[in-house]
Amino acid sequence: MMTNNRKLLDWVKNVAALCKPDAIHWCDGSQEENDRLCAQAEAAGTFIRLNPAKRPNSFLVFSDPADVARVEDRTFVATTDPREAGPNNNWRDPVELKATMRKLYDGCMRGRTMYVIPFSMGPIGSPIAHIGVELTDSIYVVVNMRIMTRIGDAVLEALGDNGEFVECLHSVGAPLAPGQKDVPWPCNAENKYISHFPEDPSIWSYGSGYGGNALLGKKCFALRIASTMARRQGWMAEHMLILGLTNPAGQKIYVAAAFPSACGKTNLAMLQPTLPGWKAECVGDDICWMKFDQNGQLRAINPEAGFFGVAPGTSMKSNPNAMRSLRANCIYTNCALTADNDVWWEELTDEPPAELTSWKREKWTPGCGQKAANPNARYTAPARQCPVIDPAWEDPAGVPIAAILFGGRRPGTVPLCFEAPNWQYGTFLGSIQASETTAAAAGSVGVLRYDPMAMLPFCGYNMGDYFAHWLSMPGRAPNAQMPRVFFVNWFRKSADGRWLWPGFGENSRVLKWIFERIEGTAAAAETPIGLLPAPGAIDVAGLDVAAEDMRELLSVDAAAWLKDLPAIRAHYDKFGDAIPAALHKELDDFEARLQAAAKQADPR
Ligand code: GTP
Ligand code: SPV
Ligand code: MN
Repeated sequence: MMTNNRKLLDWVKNVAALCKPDAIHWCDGSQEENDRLCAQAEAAGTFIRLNPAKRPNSFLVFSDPADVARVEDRTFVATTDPREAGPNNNWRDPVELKATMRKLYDGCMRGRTMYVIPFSMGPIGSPIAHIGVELTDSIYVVVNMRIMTRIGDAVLEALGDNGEFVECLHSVGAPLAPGQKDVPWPCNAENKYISHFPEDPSIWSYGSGYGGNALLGKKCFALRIASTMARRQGWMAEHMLILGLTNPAGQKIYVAAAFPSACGKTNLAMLQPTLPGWKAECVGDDICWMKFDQNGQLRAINPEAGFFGVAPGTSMKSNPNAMRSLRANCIYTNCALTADNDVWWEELTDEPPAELTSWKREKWTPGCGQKAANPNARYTAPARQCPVIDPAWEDPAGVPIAAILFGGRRPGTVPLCFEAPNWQYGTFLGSIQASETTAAAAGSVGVLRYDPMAMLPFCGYNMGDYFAHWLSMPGRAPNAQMPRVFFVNWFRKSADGRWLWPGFGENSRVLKWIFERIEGTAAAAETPIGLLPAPGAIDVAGLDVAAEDMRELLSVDAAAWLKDLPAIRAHYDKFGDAIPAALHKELDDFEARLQAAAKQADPR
């Protein structure tokens, strides 16, 4: 199908004139097209076809060892006024950045094909969905976008002659001279730019072929650009999973949860409850777009159509529903390869295979001291293959959200779960959310950093204004019904470094408490930080956790929280007067309550 959309045709023509590809291919999104591209990437040595008897229609890709994760220090937000981007973003002047990048783009697709990928974030035609078009010179990007979003002719049709779309330009930045042999994973180590121009809106990505740097529908569009659209238009674009939770009586609620990268969203989104009679179903595992309906109910869609999930740690024990989603039609990135052309990663099986090809293409044997899979190795899987995909996951109207959870990796201080008594305090808790860094982004791992609402790397504008946007939500619709807000921490450790909480399926015990709080049947106790489960309110029947561990998981140590206060204030100070006064007031009250509690515990 051809389009008559003038804006799109002109843009494709202009980009082609700049990047000078050998050919242009408009993606129709068909299976036939997909198979042809995969075969082409296989012939080029980029894709390894996995054993069809074990993993039909699936491929493994090894990236360049220097291109394995999001690059936050090469991610830019370009706005006329730097205050707009805020201290949470690397700001650039849009005119200067475009001039710099145009020089890089000039001739960057020589020797390659430029693919035109029309894509919809969200069910095509949903009032909550939005359209983008990605231009890329990477087959890896095309076949991943086909799994992660809805692409092709149906999207062009929905776009129509005058429809709006977000321009997403991507190049690996590795032109080929005539006759030059390509490498398996072309990229440009010296020049990486992941640039956002919210005023256009457009995305210009250069030099990386990996994940969130290159699949531009995901973090670039669905979070950074969408967050600026959401602010303007009165909705929310969040780094949240969405799950449906049904109690033994058959009543159902939907919950969204914001945990930072590699902190458990995919696992919670697909959890298999250990509590008898409880059912959990997955709407999405990474991104949540929420808009009010006519009754003031906040409704959410998953703008994606696939999972780009962390492979290491995923197993039949930890996440059987993810494993079952991987039976066919998947792309694996930086996993290890077995002797019989299957994939492997750390903790997939109790015993590693005797011999592997590591993600670095090297021979690997157990005990060699290296990881077989990269810690940020990922699978790309169609969401429809998830055995617990929610029946409403593609409902254009979205699902009603009853609760929002915040959380992260906190070895100390933060209890297993607690509740905010109101939306404003919930927003405050989100604003002081912190977590240890993970391998999902390049840089150090295990360092505690403030990551408000798990959006620090993804909020496309000043985070202080983002907090104000959260506070403004109840006033954005007549009869607005805001979700209840909770805080959870699956990652609490004992003094000797062991997990205090078993996590995974056992997290259903915390979900049950949350469900019953909303229903009005579970007890909670007021503490200086919020409402904690009353003794006995968490169902521990059949749970193998020592009573003293449970007590530690559900205690509030005012002195420990007070130790964090200077860091929290420094975190707020970074944003200066952009922090809403209401949150400063919440912080002052929070500190006063903690001081009173600390004094009571230790009156000296
Ligand atoms: P992104 O895709 O990067 O946004 O990550 P995510 O938030 O979806 O994280 P994911 O669910 O993939 O989990 C990342 C890592 O955390 C995996 O190694 C998991 O095994 C581990 N993990 C997830 N849930 C739990 C839990 O409840 N307890 C513990 N101890 N580890 C968990
Ligand atoms: C994350 O880092 O939060 C991810 C993976 O979900 S990526 O798509 O690379 O951003
Ligand atoms: Mn994520």
